[in-house]
Amino acid sequence: AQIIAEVSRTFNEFLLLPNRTRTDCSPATVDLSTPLVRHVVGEQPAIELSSPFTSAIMQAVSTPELAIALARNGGLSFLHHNQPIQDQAAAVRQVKNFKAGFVTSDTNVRPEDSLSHLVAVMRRTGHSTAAVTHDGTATGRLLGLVTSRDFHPQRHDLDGPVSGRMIAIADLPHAGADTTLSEANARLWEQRLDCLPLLDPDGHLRYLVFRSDYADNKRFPNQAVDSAKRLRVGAGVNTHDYRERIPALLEAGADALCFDSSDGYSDWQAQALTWVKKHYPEVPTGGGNVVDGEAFTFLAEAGADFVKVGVGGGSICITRDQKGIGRGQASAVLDVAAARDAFRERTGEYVPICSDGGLVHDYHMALALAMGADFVMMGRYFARFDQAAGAKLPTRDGFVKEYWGEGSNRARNWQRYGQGSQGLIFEEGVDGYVPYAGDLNEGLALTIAKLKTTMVSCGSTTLAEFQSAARLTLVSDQSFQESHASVTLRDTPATIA
Ligand code: MZP
Repeated sequence: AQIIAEVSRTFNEFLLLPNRTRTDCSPATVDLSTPLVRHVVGEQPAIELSSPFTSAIMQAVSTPELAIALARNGGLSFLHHNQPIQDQAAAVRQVKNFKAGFVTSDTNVRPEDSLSHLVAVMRRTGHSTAAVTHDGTATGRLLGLVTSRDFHPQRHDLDGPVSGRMIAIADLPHAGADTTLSEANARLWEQRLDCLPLLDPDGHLRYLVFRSDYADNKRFPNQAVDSAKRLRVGAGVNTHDYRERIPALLEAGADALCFDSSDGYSDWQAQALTWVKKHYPEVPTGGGNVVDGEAFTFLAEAGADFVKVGVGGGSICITRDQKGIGRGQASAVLDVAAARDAFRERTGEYVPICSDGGLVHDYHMALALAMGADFVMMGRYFARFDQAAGAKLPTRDGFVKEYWGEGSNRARNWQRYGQGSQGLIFEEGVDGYVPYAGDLNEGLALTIAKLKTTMVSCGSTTLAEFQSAARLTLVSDQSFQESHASVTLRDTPATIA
């Protein structure tokens, strides 16, 4: 056997050093756009993401609702293939059909409906801002604008009536209880906010009109749209039924495909990529997963438009326990990034790489990007949000969401785990829970704020600059301890007499 000299390292073992920050470098000037697909160096890639986040090709994660929310925040979901072809194609269509003109919800929402009902309608239709309530007088005074900020059941009693309830005046500068409805409407349009409240002659909420043409909407300046202003969506595929699955997904409108395998360094994946490139040369198609430069080059030469990196590091993954296969995610990303750069030098083509799995803290995303990843893919992170598939369950201290691996008995995704013709013989993933984190729009906004601030500390306003300028240091166990607070936290129960 050959022993690789370097130790296999992961993100917890690294920190970023601050670089000099120029005066023109601030979170407001940071641009998180990144290439998704292969392109000639110096030319524009066919697809660029405005934020470097993709959601995992997993049952528990990438629902159409999550795909809509993530695309509106500049990222991309890959809808999972562990379902019949027609179901996956229908999920793609659901995302692509989002925002066809104006949507009125008059049949779904009535004045006496509870806020939780309203929230459910908004979620189903993928909206994060919706209703203005009303005080019931003939002049129609604005009482409140419901935004996603108000959707946390912990913070609000969502079972009150919609009508006449003061929630929050948000995103509407200077609006108050004396603002008339027509003024409010005028300002909503002026601000390009995405809702229009209509009241009946008695002054009760009658319609919620969602403005669905978000192309130039200030609230979602980064949303991922390609042609005809529809949101982008990706789809996972496998090396078994791709000849039937891919045409159906493309017909439904999928913008990008990704071969999804726990071990992508295989002839099957190369053959499948070659088939796609022969029949659909224009369709951006990724491959993976790999953990070293040799495997990256193999897939890039087979035609992959991007390559996913990561084996065994996923939060639900037990592949390393079961088979002893894998590599620390930091070492894997660094090695593959070097091969990506060598491939670029040799061919003049840039094949983006994605760090997939094992990102536990927000700063891990910054480390992965600094180490050379063009974008990241996450399961656990997105599974915590309302839009993900898992059920939300109450606990003594709050809520959790279900999250299970594709190699668990619950998912039984034998197409992803090459265990032979008998399907999934042994589990490579677990079935568990993650802490509930509310609405994706809010959670991701926080993550993006942290990432931008980190980049500013490292003196970078673009991801390319961040990759080349970042300085990383290895941390000892002792300095890792030093990274954490060493006081008793104020909200620790019963500390003060
Ligand atoms: P994480 O973000 O939850 O840490 O990891 C998500 C990634 O783990 C997925 O994108 C996929 O590559 C991988 N995965 C999915 N299911 C399993 C499993 O059951 C798995 N072992 O490792």
